[in-house]
Order: sequence, then C-alpha cells, then structure tokens
Amino acid sequence: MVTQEQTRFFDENGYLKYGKVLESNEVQRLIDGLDRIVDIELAGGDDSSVEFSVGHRRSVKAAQDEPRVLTQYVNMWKRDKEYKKTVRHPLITGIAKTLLRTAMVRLWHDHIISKPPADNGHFRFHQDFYGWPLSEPRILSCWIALDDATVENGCMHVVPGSHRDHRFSPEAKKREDEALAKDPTFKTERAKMEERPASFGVPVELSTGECMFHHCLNFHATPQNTTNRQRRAFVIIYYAQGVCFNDAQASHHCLIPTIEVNHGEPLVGSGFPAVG
Ligand SMILES: O=C(O)CCC(=O)C(=O)O
Repeated sequence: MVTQEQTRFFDENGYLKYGKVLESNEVQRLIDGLDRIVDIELAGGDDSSVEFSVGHRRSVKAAQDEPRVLTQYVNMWKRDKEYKKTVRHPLITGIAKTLLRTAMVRLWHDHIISKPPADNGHFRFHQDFYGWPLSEPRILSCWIALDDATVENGCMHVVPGSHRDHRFSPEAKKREDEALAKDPTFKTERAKMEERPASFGVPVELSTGECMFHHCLNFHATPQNTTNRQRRAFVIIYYAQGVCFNDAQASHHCLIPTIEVNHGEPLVGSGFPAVG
C-alpha cells in the first residue's frame, strides 16, 4: 500500500507522488459525472447544498468573460455515486491513514479543480490549512489527475519541506497576524512566498489516474495551462480523528453553514463522513 520509504519521504517533504490509484474506466466515469454536473450548473445550477454554487460560473455567457485562476466544483461526493465511491477508495483512504498516523479518516470535502484551456491562470503559492476552519494541521489532500498533468498544462508544484518550516507554522502565522494588525504594510515571509512563480517549486507531473498527496501546511501552486488540453483534477481532503471545528480561522468558509458542532468540538456529522 504505502511503504516506510514513502512515509518517510512524505514526513520529510510534505508531499508524495504516489502513482496509479484509478483505472482508466474509473477515470472516465468520473469525467462523465463531471460533465453531467457542468451541464446542471450551466443550466442554472443545483442549490440543494450551499457549496454547490462555489468556484464556477453558472452560465455560458459568464464563461466568456475574464479568464479565471481555476474552476472548482465542491463536494462531488454528494452529487454523483462514482465520486461517493472514490472518496472511500480503500487504497486511497489506507494511504491517508498511514500518512496522517490515524486509525480513521473523515472527509473534510472534495472538489474538482479544472484549468480549462484559455480560461485559467496561475494559482499562487498557498498553504491550505489557513483557508479552513479546522483546529490542527493533521489534514492532507489526495490530488488525482483526471487528465495527464504536466508543467505545460498546470500540474502541481510543491515546496519540499515547507510544511516543517517554522516560519510558516501556525504559531508563526499567529505572530504575523498580530504584526499585520499593528502595521498592515508589514511584509511577511508567507507574502513573499505567495509572490513567487510556480516554477519556484518542484513540479509533480502525473499521468491520468495517478495521484499525489500533500500536507495541509505544504506550500503549493499551479501555473497556467498553456496548452489546448484539459487539466482536470479530483482532490479529496481527509483529516485525522480528533480534528475540531475552529471558528476563529477561515470564518467565511462556504462549508461553515453545514457544520453541526460547536467551536472546539471534534468535527463530525453527515457532511463530514468517516470514510476509512
Ligand atoms: O489543482 C490546482 O490547480 C490547485 C489545487 C490545490 O491548490 C490543492 O489541491 O490544494
């Protein structure tokens, strides 16, 4: 499943290029499901859950406006049975449990992230953790390529070891936020990293059906898709047992209305299922 060597690599570098997890017919079923959802959204959308409207345009006309950094569809698992099956894939959840050193993982959320040709841009370096209302960085993403992902069409780029760099730790972030509150012009190490081009990082090229994992404190970015090919990825975010809702961080996150526990309580509930 995942070797000690791979686990050591993840601990050291904050990411792991794993390899194949889905067969081509499984990928095709995910793409068919995505196409159905794109049609629903272009026809006006489905608002049966609050996050379904996030990250994409809901009309063809709007799609002809300014190019976007990326196009996103959140929580495909709630909308399509093939996605529901994939977030519980025993190989993927098994690897996630080993890398997070937890007996059980829950699903924070999943999303499709797409960089269509001619409608995409550079997604800047960032650390996912600070964008989520969660208590501790025992969280990782599994990024599955639904198309071959190369430097030219915007594959993932990572900064090895940045998840362990104390300049970017939650404690450092707290100090930075305090400094910024006093002086909004203060230039943080994080802000300097955000300004770097994706080429500063190590590219993780993947073939269709392969995946990579990244730790939620690892800096990562994706460059623009400069080809005429699609670059679609299905990203699944898992957290370890015991991670709690933290309403002091990312307080505008789209999933907060779906959270049924209080600040400081373990995040459980039907929207955040135990999947492995
Ligand atoms: O797929 C992309 O372009 C960006 C994905 C990303 O930032 C993530 O998975 O955390």
